[in-house]
Amino acid sequence: MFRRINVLLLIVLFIGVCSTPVLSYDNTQEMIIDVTTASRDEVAKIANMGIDIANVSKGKTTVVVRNKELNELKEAGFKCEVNIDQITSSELKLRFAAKSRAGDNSGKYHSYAEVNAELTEMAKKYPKIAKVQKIGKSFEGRDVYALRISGAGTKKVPKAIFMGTHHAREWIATEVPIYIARELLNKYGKDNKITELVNNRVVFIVPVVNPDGLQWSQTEYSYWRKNRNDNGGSSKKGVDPNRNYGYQWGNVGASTYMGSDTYHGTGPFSEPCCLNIKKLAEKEKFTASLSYHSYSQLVLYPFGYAYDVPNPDEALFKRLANQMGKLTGYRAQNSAELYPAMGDSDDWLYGSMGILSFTMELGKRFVPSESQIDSICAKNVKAALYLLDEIGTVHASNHPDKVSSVKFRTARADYLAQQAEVYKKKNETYASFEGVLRGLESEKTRLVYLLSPENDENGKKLEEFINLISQMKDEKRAYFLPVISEVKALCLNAIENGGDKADLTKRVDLMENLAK
Ligand code: 0X9
Ligand code: ZN
Repeated sequence: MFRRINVLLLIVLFIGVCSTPVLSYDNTQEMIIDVTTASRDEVAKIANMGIDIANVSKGKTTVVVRNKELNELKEAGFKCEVNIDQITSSELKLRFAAKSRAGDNSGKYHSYAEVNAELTEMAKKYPKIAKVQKIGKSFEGRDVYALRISGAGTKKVPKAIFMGTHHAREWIATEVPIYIARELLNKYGKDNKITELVNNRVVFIVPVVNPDGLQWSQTEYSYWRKNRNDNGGSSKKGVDPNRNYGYQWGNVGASTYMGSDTYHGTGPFSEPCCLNIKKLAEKEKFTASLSYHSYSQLVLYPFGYAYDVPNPDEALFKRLANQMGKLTGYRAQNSAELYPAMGDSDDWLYGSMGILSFTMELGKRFVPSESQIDSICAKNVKAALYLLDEIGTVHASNHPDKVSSVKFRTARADYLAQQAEVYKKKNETYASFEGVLRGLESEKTRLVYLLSPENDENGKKLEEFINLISQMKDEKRAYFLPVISEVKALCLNAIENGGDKADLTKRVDLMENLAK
């Protein structure tokens, strides 16, 4: 106890001498706290308070909080202790002490500008297999880049995406995707396995999903987690990008409060940095994804939005996660078992896009010491290569290339219809409700397109669709009846324009029978 007080005294003195505000416990600075937790429900309760959880271990949950949240935890009856180990670590002093220095404070770690320069350099050095692509802009207008690596030419091959730094202060999460790119490029034509992988896959590397946040963390305030959305001019900046994806977006393990580190934004995909990934995923139809974060040495797989959600591909997820766990020395685990949180990237990538999505929680610190960068990256490169190899033969059961487009689109629309019902019942005014309805409309439009007589030559798709929706309950089916009316109108129109009357009338009859 006395030792602890002494250490705290030293910290306070250190603050005084250096005049660095990082360790002063006022409500603008964050601190790392160990909270005693006895069950997974207690961990979930903390996540539900909108508190940013850094690590969960047996009996102890490590959180990053400001004074206000620390008091809330104490009021809720939790036992809280300052995490001495992290706060006195010289690495943290070094990394998290600087505020507003000229230039960045990234040391060996890549800054946003350095990432872009390296991607450009790689594409220049390996023009046949690497290209830089702009995938969109951030809230503050920074370009977000991907490096596309492939030697497959026009061959249709499985695709994967490796993403870094959704969270600003997790600098190591930028390094791993860069190392993966280096490995694939430098060993191409030299190492048989890598040559084979590059020739038979398309790999997208996005080292920095959240450039505004990274820049802020490296130049202004190292503990910054979120993006830099100005939240409509509020003094409380930022949205948590890993709470903003549109599958089961909501407030479990995420916060409605702008000032929270897990603020989920005004609606699903309100954040440009998440929309960039959404658009890319919709275009490329990846088979697998890895999203890098720090810290905790974990391999996580979906679903993460609630406990015990059935996952039809669980056995496959477990097998892949366990093997990646072996290669990295990390523990494989279901995301919700860490703590339930809605709106993370993996839930959307798998739930909506049929991607085998994983999150790697790298290392034992947000910013591990520079001497650890190489070894963390090396073992994670092994896991990434393993996943790339595996997707030559495996895929999620809901991958759009593997299920009929009618089935996939109907399932998407069905899911959105369910969400719409939930929002309606809750009487929510979330912008998300509108987002869900817009999504639903766009799925319906795609279905009408697929089922129109000119795109459904023998009427088989229409039959499949009718089969699917006739198994639904009435209220659910109601969402699809406008699709039926539109397709019926298209058929009648086709009859008038001299189309095959017998065939088209058969379709119209089928649709009329359903409506009865
Ligand atoms: O909370 C997160 O976004 C991730 N951890 S981090 O410390 N890097 O912030 C983990 C997300 C895992 N997903 C769910 N639990 N849903
Ligand atoms: Zn993170």
